[in-house]
Parts: sequence; C-alpha cells; structure tokens
Amino acid sequence: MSDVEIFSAEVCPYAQCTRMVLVEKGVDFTLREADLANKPDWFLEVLPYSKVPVIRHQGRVVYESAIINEYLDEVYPEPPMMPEEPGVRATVRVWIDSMNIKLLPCFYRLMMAQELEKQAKEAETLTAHFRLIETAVRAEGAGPYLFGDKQSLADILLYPWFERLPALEHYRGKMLPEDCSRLKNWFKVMEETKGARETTNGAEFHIKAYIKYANNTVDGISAREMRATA
Ligand SMILES: N[C@@H](CCC(=O)N[C@@H](CS)C(=O)NCC(=O)O)C(=O)O
Repeated sequence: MSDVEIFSAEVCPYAQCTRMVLVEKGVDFTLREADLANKPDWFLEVLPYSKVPVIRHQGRVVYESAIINEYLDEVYPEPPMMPEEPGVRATVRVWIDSMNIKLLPCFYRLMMAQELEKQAKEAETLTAHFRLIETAVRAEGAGPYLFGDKQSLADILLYPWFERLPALEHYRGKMLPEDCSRLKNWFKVMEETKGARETTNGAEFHIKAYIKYANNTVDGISAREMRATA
C-alpha cells in the first residue's frame, strides 16, 4: 500500500506539479488517472471541487494544488521545497499566488480566445508576466532556480506551464520574449530535474491535448469558469 494516493489527469498542469513534488521527495504513490472528458464515477464522490489534483494521505483528503504541495512539503520535509529564510519564503508564496491568480488564467484565456483582438491583448498580458518574473528572479540572485540554488514550489508550479508553452505558441504564436534569458536557462535546468523527467509528456502531446482549448470547444468545470471570467 503506497503512502499517498493521487487523483490526477495527464493533461492537467496543476496535477503535474503535485506529481513532481512527490517524485522529487521520493514518495511512494498510487496514481488514479481520470479522463476529464469522461469522468469516472469516483470523480464526483472523491473530489471535493470536482477537480484534480486531490491526494489522500493517511485517510486525509487534501485538495487545491498549492495547498497540497505545501502539505506534502511539511509531511515529507526532505528535500525542503520552501526556503528556510522567512523573507524568501514569503517571496516564494507571493509568486505562487501571483502565478496562480494572474499568469495561469491568462494562459488559458489566450488559448481559448477566438478573436484576434482578444488574442493580442492576452498575449501582451502574458508576455508582461514573463518579463515581470524575469526581472524578479534577476533581482533575487544567482539561480539557477527562480529563487536561488534550490528548487522551490514556485519552480514546480511554473514548470508544467513552460512545458505547455509549445502548444500555446503552436496555436497563438511566440510568447516568451527573446531577452528572457534567465527564464530560458531556468527551463533547461528544470527539464533535467527528476520531477520533470518522470512526469513530462513532451510538446507533441500538449499540442494535441490543447486543440479543444484552442478551438474553444472544451467542456468541463475549469473551461466554464475560464469563459465566465474572460
Ligand atoms: N485551483 C485548482 C485548479 C485545478 C484544475 O483546474 N484542474 C482541472 C484540470 S487542469 C480540472 O480538474 N478540471 C475539471 C473539469 O474541468 O471538469 C488547483 O490548483 O488544484
């Protein structure tokens, strides 16, 4: 019997983050994979928000990827994925929050936008977010990770979206500005981490998986929420 059960979906970047944390920490886990287009019966019974990821650990159900990831970092402290120094830890939390609230919804809105004018507006916003991160991580220090020489939950959060960037660029054009050299180097380092290597699907998979988003024909709770907030 594994220590952790994770309810996940291969396409889901949030679920990939949590799988990356489990892999990096060497936690033995059981993967319960769901097809989001044909949700299995257990989906509504087990998942409080009807969204993946959710984990079950020692009988406790934990959901919302940012909360799960911090929970896992607390119950499996090695290697730590939050900085020791409270000031840096606060910075990491600020970036996790800002990516979750601003960057990631913008990624989806751009992917689902059909009118050229809306695509241009969202592309501009996304590019500005990338520049903000580039500037912030330059200010923080030497790297190679976003906030120093150790991988944090902020790196883990951002990685799956960079892995999906080829899909966004395939449907909507180039997004990462050429001069974001720190982010480009960061991605190369992240690709080599155990968490990334063991969870990656590669560009072709994402290009296929996102066609429904690009045509705005995807159904599901997340897509409906995204349309409502667009
Ligand atoms: N805020 C949530 C977002 C999770 C989320 O949006 N999951 C999507 C897949 S990427 C999902 O399960 N959607 C179910 C649906 O759309 O019906 C988290 O961070 O865990």
